Amino acid sequence: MRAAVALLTVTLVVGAPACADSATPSPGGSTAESRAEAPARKAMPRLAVRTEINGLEIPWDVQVLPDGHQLVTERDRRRLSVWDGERLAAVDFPTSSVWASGETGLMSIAVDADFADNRRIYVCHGYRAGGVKDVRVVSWRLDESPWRTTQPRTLVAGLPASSGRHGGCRLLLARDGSLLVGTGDAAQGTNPQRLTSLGGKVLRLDPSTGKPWPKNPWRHARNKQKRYVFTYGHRNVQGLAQRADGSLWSIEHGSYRDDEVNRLRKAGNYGWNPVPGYNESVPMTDHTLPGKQRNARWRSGPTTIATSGAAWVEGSRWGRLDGTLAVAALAGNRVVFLKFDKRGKLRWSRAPKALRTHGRLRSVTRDSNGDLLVTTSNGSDDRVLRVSPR
Ligand SMILES: [Ca+2]
Ligand SMILES: [Ca+2]
Repeated sequence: MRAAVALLTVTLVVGAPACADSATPSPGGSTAESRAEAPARKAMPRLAVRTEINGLEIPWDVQVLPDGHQLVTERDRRRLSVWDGERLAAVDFPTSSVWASGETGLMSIAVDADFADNRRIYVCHGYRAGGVKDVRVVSWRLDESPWRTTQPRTLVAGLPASSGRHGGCRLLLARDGSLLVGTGDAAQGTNPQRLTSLGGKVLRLDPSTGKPWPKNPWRHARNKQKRYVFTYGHRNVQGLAQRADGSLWSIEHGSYRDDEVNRLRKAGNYGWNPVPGYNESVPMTDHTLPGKQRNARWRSGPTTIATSGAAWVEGSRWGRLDGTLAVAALAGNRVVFLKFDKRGKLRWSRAPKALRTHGRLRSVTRDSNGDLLVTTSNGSDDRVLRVSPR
């Protein structure tokens, strides 16, 4: 297994941006870069970008175990691996049960909050067997020496799958213990507004039982699928992140316009309704639909960048980027840091040059020390990058 860790350090000084948001005084120079003449606002940090893992192929997600090991999925290879800081070891995992096609394959991972005790992980993947083809979320026990998964349990199945297009799936364990699942519309026009379809939704469930979360808006519905729905009217949810204040956010791919970052509200309709057929000329948020549709908190405008995974940046060493949402972009070949105020209103955005030279970027995960782990998605020699403020 390739163990070489290429050290690639790219630095960039981003000048103090001219923007109107209120400045917070720096708490006595938390970074080494603070200067005597520094203004009374936090400094924009220089970023160090280092290759943590290389030799991957379309790594969809990376998550960190309590002991620091990293779990990585590769979408098309359908491979689950563990990185110990030096070596990548394949996990014995039933790859044959994973269906990979187009945008579907082995995708998101979540690590149980009590992993140290129960060794439980959650994986979302395409599935095809015995005439069934769908996307599903399965929990596993992850055993070590040798690395292998045991005790599979399907938590929720039947997320729609067509060719694999818009067959993504993002997992997030929220701090209240629920498991959120962001789904694509499978390029089927009626899915997003139909509450009995699991496509074009954010679902919420109990990860220990697979049952709908007891606080879900339609928890008493006769239809079982509908009981899982937390929000609807999404096109292709590729990212989920929870802010320090507890608020939940999704990131999704726009059509020919308007990638979106949405703040999720229980039972919210985010306005995607591409009918008849699969009519992508409709707006990403169509207010002419019955009832209330929720506007995006950020949108790309006419030029999409294929926003994907995201994580909230936390820690004073990030300076001015502390508290921003770091969003990876595939077509945009960048990470965009979005600053929202407490009410969720966008104040400014930055796309540092240090993260614009690695090709397509898919996922952003916050490591326990506050660093960001970012996966590339170029098709060969893909990497997990470690991003730190300097
Ligand atoms: Ca929308
Ligand atoms: Ca309306």
